[in-house]
This record gives sequence, C-alpha cells and structure tokens, in this order.
Amino acid sequence: MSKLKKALLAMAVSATVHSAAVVAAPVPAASVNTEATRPNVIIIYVDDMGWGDVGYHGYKDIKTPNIDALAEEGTWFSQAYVSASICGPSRAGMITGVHQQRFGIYGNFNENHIPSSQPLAMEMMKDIGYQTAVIGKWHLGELTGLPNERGADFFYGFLDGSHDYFKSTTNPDAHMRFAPIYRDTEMEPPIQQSNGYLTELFTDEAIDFIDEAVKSEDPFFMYLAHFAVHHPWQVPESYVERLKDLPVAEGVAGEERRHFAGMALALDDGIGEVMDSLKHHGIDDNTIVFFMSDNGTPRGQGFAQPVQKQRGETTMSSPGPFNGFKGDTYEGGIRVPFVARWPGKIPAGQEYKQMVSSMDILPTIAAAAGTAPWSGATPFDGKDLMPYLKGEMGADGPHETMYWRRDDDYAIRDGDWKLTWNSQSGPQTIRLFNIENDPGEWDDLVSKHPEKAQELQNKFDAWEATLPVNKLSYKPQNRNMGFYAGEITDVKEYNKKASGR
Ligand SMILES: [Ca+2]
Repeated sequence: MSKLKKALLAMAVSATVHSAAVVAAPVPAASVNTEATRPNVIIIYVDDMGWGDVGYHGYKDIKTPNIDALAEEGTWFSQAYVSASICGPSRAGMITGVHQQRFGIYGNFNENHIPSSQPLAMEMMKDIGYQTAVIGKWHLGELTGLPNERGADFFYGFLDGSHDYFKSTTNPDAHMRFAPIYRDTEMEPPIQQSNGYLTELFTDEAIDFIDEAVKSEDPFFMYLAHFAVHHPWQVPESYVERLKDLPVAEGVAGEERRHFAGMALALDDGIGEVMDSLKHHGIDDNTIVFFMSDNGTPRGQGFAQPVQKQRGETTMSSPGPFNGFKGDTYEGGIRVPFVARWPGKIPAGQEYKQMVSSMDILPTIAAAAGTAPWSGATPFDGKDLMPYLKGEMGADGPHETMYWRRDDDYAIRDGDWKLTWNSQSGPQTIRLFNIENDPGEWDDLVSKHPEKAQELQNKFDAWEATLPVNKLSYKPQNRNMGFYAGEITDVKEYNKKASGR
C-alpha cells in the first residue's frame, strides 16, 4: 500500500472510530456483535511453522506471546494433523474440509483442481451472506481458479507457493520469488517502492479489511494465509534486535535460530494487531479464530542456500521432538500447532488431546454459521469440533483413523498405531510405530508386530483404492489400486525387498 493511501485510510478509520478513541470501552460495530448473530470467522493458516516454533508448546528459544495468548484464551490441540505435508495439497484439504486426493490432488499444483461443484470456505461463506477475504499466499492454482473466482470478495497477496518478503514485480509473467502482488486482479506497485515487508503488509490488509467489514451488518470470513515463516529467511533487523536476549545456542546455529525467531516475531506481532482490532471493534467475543500451520518444519535451513538437515540438526524452524520434515508423513511433517479461540463457546486454556484434522475447520465453521448442507458436492471428511471441545462426546474423539498420501509418501494412523512409508527420511521400508508411547517415532515395531502392520496396510489400501488417480503428471509409486480385486501389499515381503536394495 502506498504511504498516501495508507495515510488516507488511517484518516478514514480514525474518523469512523473516533468515539472509540476517547472512551475506554470498545464500541460494538453495527449488529454483528450480538449473541443471536452469526460469528465472524478468521482462519490464520501460517506457512512451514514447526511444532517447536511456538512458545505455548514449551519452547523458550522462540517468542510468540500473541499466539500463546490465543492458546490461553482458547483450546490448543496436542494431536493436530494437516491433510498433507506440503503447502498446496494441505491448503486444498483445509479449505474444503475434504481429503484433497478426492479431487486427484497428491502434490503441489498449478491449475486449481478443486471442482467448482466443491465449495471452498470463501464460497461456502459468501453463499450465506458473509463478506469474504483472502489475504496472503494463495497456492491453490495460480493459473486457474483464482481467489476472486473462488469466493473471495477481496484478495491481497501472491498466487504461487513462494515469494520474496521485500521485493515484487509488475511483470505478470514472473513466477515464484519476485512475482507480482495482487490486489484482487490488479497488480500492486512493487513492494520495495514503499519499503514493505510482506508479513507486515498482510497484517495491514487484514486490519483494513476488518475495519471495512464491521461497517456492514453482515458477518465476515477472512482466510489470512500468512507466508511467514516460510523460506526465504528474510526479516527486518528490528525484529531480530528485540530478541538479543533470546536463549539460543552459541555460534551460527544460535544466530540462525534467532534470525528465524525474528520472522516468527513479525508474524506474532501481526496476529496481536489483528486480535487488538477485534477487541477495538467490540467483536472479539463473536469471532472464531483458528491458528494453524500448513505443514511442519522444512528440511532445508541456514542463512545461505538452504542446507538439507537430518534428524536433530535443525537450526531455524524446529520439529520439536518429532521425526521427519515438511514433505514426510512422519509426525514432523504433518503434526502442527493448532489453536481454536471463541470466547464463551470454546473452552479457554484447554489442551484437547484427541486426534484432530485441518479438515475439521470447515465443518466447524459451517455448523457455527448455520450453513445448509451442500448438495452434489463431496461430503466433508472433517468433523464439527464443537461437541468434542465442549465435552459432549465423552472419551470419543472426532477421528479414530486418519490417512495421508503425498506423492510417494503415505501413512495411516489408527488409534495409537501408525504405519508409514517415506522416501526421504529414514529407511525406505514400511514402518510401524505406537504414537502414544513413542511420538518421536524412534522405535520401529514392524518386525515385532507384523500382524498389526499388515492390518494397517490393508486398511490404508482399502481407503486409497477408492481414490481417483493423480491429476498431476506424477504417478505416485506404492499405490495398490487392485486391493478390491484381491491384491494385497505384503508388508513383510515388501520390506525384505526394500532392505535388500
Ligand atoms: Ca507450507
């Protein structure tokens, strides 16, 4: 945003809320803040933030006070999973509430492969009268199915999977790092012209949207898809300076963690500003806020060209106690920070311990907003979390079994057991873990419990054999599409061959 436009907007905003500035209590906006009206919804879906990158998980070498406050004022989830271990398919699953593989999506994609018969969150909410915004990284197809075509009244951000934090162009053919920033379908002036930093720009746009949205009687839905804390490792020095006392390791590794923590601090500041905005407008109690990361810690880290890390070697983002990285179906790739906050409705300060999924967000907001069921579209794989969070379901969690397939990698979690195969981390054998006893996936039990491993493999194949083929050019290996014709993936035989390779 230009400085002039920013100044004009600030004047307009201050004129609108002038009375709020001189009295202590916040001013309720229009009629959106009454118990009877539908809640506003904000989904903050951040990028590549690992388990060990939030303070409320117990980490001291990162500073996220505003994210921690969300966890204190809401419910946080100690077993929250995304539907994919990388950006594009993870977003496709979250934004539909459906396993993205049902649309033929097994990896990142350039064409929007989610059929128009399947509403994205923005379409679902717009259809029932919500004002809708998408701010940040799109990555749901940069060639077709752009945000404004998929339910966003307002879009500000970039379309690809990655971007520079300080620079953009006005060349519509540029892709990835220096691609244009769009305001709806129009290109913005290069952000370096106003010394912009992408994380701050997204925060500013989010607050501007809220300021405008509260003038209407209609509730709003905002998908705030922050690019932080994804590579490239760029952050204004001022954030890093605020962290000079952060307890990090000596040497380069510590300085890399401090630098990364600066990126997280900019993100956290922005989340704090959004929450302050809700309070300022008096809509804090009538807004559901979700905070989640789209996948776990990336393998490539370091100031220079990313260096591929192995288990225990991280210096920037941290997977905490977990094995594996972004891209893997180990816990480090798919188990992520997740918080849901809705004062008076979702219990505050609660740790919810059962398995939940990113795909649960859509059914939860659909129920909260009172949408009609969608006819003709694929049913949700996610569940409405509210009855579970309110303790109405006893010991039952929303999911007894969960499935993952991302390119070649796959996994199934069935109760405490998890069967997994990965191409990049560890041996390329089928592995079995007990996540309750061994969340770090250290102790492969596949030889000790062969019957359990086979049971899970069959259950996984039974699920996967019902799914369509990959719409992307790549054909994942290890797919047993003949399961219903009697073909069995023999785990013992597979591992014998894989070990001999
Ligand atoms: Ca990501």
